Amino acid sequence: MKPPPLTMQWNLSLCSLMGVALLSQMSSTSTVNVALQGVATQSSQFSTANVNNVKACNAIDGIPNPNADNGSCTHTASETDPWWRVNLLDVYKVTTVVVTNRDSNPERLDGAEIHIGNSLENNGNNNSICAVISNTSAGQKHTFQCNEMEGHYVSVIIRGTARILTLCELEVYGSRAGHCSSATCLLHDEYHFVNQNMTWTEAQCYCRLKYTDLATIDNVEDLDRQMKAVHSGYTEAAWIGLKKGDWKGEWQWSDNDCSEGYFNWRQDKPNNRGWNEDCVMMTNSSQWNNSNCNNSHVFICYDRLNSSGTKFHFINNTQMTWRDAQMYCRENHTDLASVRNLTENEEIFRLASGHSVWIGLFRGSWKWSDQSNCSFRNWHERQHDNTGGNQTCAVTFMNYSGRWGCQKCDEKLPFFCYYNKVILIHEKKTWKDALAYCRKHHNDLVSVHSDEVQRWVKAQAKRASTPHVWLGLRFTCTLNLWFWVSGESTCYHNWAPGNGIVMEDCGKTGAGRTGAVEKDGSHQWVSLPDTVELNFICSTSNRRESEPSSSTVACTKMALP
Ligand SMILES: *[C@@H]1O[C@H](CO)[C@@H](O)[C@H](O)[C@H]1NC(C)=O
Ligand SMILES: *[C@@H]1O[C@H](CO)[C@@H](O)[C@H](O)[C@H]1NC(C)=O
Ligand SMILES: *[C@@H]1O[C@H](CO)[C@@H](O)[C@H](O)[C@H]1NC(C)=O
Ligand SMILES: *[C@@H]1O[C@H](CO)[C@@H](O)[C@H](O)[C@H]1NC(C)=O
Ligand SMILES: *[C@@H]1O[C@H](CO)[C@@H](O)[C@H](O)[C@H]1NC(C)=O
Ligand SMILES: *[C@@H]1O[C@H](CO)[C@@H](O)[C@H](O)[C@H]1NC(C)=O
Ligand SMILES: *[C@@H]1O[C@H](CO)[C@@H](O)[C@H](O)[C@H]1NC(C)=O
Ligand SMILES: *[C@@H]1O[C@H](CO)[C@@H](O)[C@H](O)[C@H]1NC(C)=O
Ligand SMILES: *[C@@H]1O[C@H](CO)[C@@H](O)[C@H](O)[C@H]1NC(C)=O
Ligand SMILES: *[C@@H]1O[C@H](CO)[C@@H](O)[C@H](O)[C@H]1NC(C)=O
Ligand SMILES: *[C@@H]1O[C@H](CO)[C@@H](O)[C@H](O)[C@H]1NC(C)=O
Ligand SMILES: *[C@@H]1O[C@H](CO)[C@@H](O)[C@H](O)[C@H]1NC(C)=O
Ligand SMILES: [Ca+2]
Repeated sequence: MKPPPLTMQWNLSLCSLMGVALLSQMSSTSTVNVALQGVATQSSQFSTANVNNVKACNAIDGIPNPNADNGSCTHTASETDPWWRVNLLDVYKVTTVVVTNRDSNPERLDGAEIHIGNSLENNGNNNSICAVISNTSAGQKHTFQCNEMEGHYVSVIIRGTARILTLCELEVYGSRAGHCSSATCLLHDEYHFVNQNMTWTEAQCYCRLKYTDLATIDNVEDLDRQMKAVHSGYTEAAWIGLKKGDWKGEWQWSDNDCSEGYFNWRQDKPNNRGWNEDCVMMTNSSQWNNSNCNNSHVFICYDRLNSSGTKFHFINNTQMTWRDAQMYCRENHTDLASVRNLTENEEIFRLASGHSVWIGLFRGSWKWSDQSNCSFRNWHERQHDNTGGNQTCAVTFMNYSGRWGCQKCDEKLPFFCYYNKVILIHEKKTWKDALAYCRKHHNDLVSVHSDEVQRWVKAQAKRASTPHVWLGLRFTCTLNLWFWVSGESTCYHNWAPGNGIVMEDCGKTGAGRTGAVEKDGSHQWVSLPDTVELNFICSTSNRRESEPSSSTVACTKMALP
C-alpha cells in the first residue's frame, strides 16, 4: 500500500485543532537484575582450599543460596574496612538493591553500607549511601529502595577493624541512565514470543514475515521488555537474533561507549591480512594496529570519575591477552581504555612510554539478524567462548534473567521476534527531504495519533542529535489547518503552548510550516519552517512488501505453521 500523496486529506476532522492531550507518564519497574552482567571484585579473598566458595563473582551468580559452603557466597579475609563492588559496565538509575545474607553468622553484615555512584575514588566507597544494612536475618533477602540513585558501581563496605564481609547474592534493579547515540541502535518497539519449535533460520524467516526480524536486544530496557513478552510461563531457552559466522562485525569499544568517529589507524590498518586480528593496540608511534587477541601485551585501563572525566592507568607489570586485560580492567577499574579524541590518544601515548598497549577496541564475529551493530552483550559467564565449533546461534535463558548462551542452530526452540513501528533517522534533513526519505525507505513520516505512538516517538526523539525531530505534520495556508501527511486524522494533540494554532505566518517567510517534536523536556510538538534541517522519525510498514529479501523468498517456500 502506497502512502497518500502530500495533499490535504478531506476527511481531516476539525476536532484535531482542539485541546492539548496530556502525556501519560510511562512507568515500569525493571525485572532484570543488572548486576548479573556486571563484574565483581572485593578487597580481599578469604584464604581457603576451595576458592570457589569465596570468589567475588559468587554474589552475582544469580543463585541466592545462603549456605556459605555451597559455592555461591563471597568471603573476604578478616581486615579493616572490607568491601565488595560490582561494576555494572554502564550507568544505571538504581531503584532497588536486594541483598541475600548468609545463614550462619548473619550479624556480620550489620552496619554494612551500600554505596552507589560513578566514582572509583576510595574503591567506590566515597559514593553516596543508599542504605545501611541492619538487623539482618539469617539467610534472608533484604530489599533496599535506592530512589533511582545513578551509578556505574554498587559497593558494600563494613567499617571497622577485624571485620569480614560475606554476601550470598546482591541484585541490582534499575534502568540505564545513558543515552545511546549510535545511529544503528534502534528501539525495538515490541517483542513477540513465539512458542513454536523452529530452527534458528526458520525462526528468522518467520519473524521477517510476520514482524520485523528476530529479536535484537540493545540494552537492559530492551531485555526487560523482551522478558515481559512471555506470558505462557515458558522458562527454557529461546532464540534471539544473534549469530556467529565467518564475518567480521564493526569495530566497537569494550565499554559500549556509543561515541563514534575518532580512529587513529596506522597506514594500511586495519587489515584482514591476518583473519584473526580482531583486537587493537596502540603502537609505539601512537597509531593503532589490529592484532591477534590471544597475543599478550601490557594495556591501558580507565577509571570513570564522578564527573564526565576519565583517568587512564598503564598496567605494565603484567602482559595479558586482550580478553584477560578486559577482565582485569573491569575488576580493578572501569574498563579497557576508550580513545575518544586526539587529546586522549596523546595522553595514552605518553602514559605507554614507547610500549605497544591494548586499548578497548575490538570486533567480534557475532552479528544481529537485522544487521544492527550494537555491542550490548549479555552472555552467561564465558558461554560464548566455549562454543565447540557448532553452537553458533544465541539463545536467551528465561530462567536466568534472560542471560545468553549458544546452541546448535538446527535445534528446534521457541523464539523472540521484534516489531518496529517507528524508526529514528539520524540524518539531518529539511522536512521535505525527510518526507521523501521515509517514503522511499520506510513507510511515511510518522503520524502521532495516540498516546501510544507519542510514547514510541518520545523514546526515539530522546536519542536524536538535533533539538527537534520532524513529524509528518504540515500546515496548509489555503485551508488554515494542520494535517498529518499520512492522511490519518485524529483528535490527538500534544502541542507545546503557543504552537499548533491557526493563522501561522503564511507566505511571509516563503517557507512552509511543519511540525516537530522536542528532543527534551515534555516532548511536545512545535511549529518550525520546513527548511530547518533535523533528524526525523519514519513509520515502518509491518510487512516488507517491496523488494523481498532473498531469505524472505526462501521463507515463503517453506511450509510455515
Ligand atoms: C547446595 O546447592 C545445591 C544446588 O543449588 C542444592 O541442591 C543443595 O541443597 C545446596 N546445599 C545446601 C547445604 O545448601
Ligand atoms: C573519601 O573517603 C575517605 C575515607 O572515608 C576520606 O578520607 C576522603 O576524604 C574521602 N574523599 C572525598 C573526596 O570525599
Ligand atoms: C529485627 O527483625 C526481626 C525479624 O525480621 C523483627 O522481628 C525484629 O523486631 C527486628 N528488630 C528491630 C530492632 O528492628
Ligand atoms: C517443543 O519441543 C519441546 C521438546 O521437544 C516440547 O516439550 C514442547 O512441547 C514443544 N513445544 C511446542 C509448542 O510444540
Ligand atoms: C585463541 O586461543 C583459543 C584458545 O586457546 C583458541 O580457541 C582460539 O582459536 C585462538 N584465537 C585466535 C584468533 O588465535
Ligand atoms: C616500535 O615497534 C616496532 C615493532 O614492535 C619496532 O620495530 C620499532 O623499533 C619500535 N620503534 C621504537 C622507536 O621503539
Ligand atoms: C602490528 O601488528 C602486526 C600483527 O600483529 C605485527 O606483526 C606488527 O609488528 C605490528 N606493528 C607495530 C608497529 O606494532
Ligand atoms: C566530584 O568529586 C570532587 C572531589 O573528588 C567533588 O569536589 C565534586 O563536587 C564531585 N562532582 C560531582 C558532580 O559529584
Ligand atoms: C610502569 O609504570 C610506572 C608508572 O606508570 C613506571 O613508574 C614504571 O617505570 C613502569 N615500568 C616499566 C617497566 O615500564
Ligand atoms: C586487580 O585484579 C586482580 C585479579 O584480576 C588482582 O590480582 C589484583 O590484586 C587487583 N589489583 C588491584 C589493585 O586491586
Ligand atoms: C576528549 O574527550 C573527553 C571525554 O569525552 C572530553 O572530556 C575532552 O574534553 C575531549 N577533548 C577534546 C579536546 O575534545
Ligand atoms: C559438529 O556437528 C557435526 C555434525 O552434527 C558433528 O559430527 C561434530 O562432531 C560436531 N562438532 C562438535 C565440536 O561438536
Ligand atoms: Ca550467589
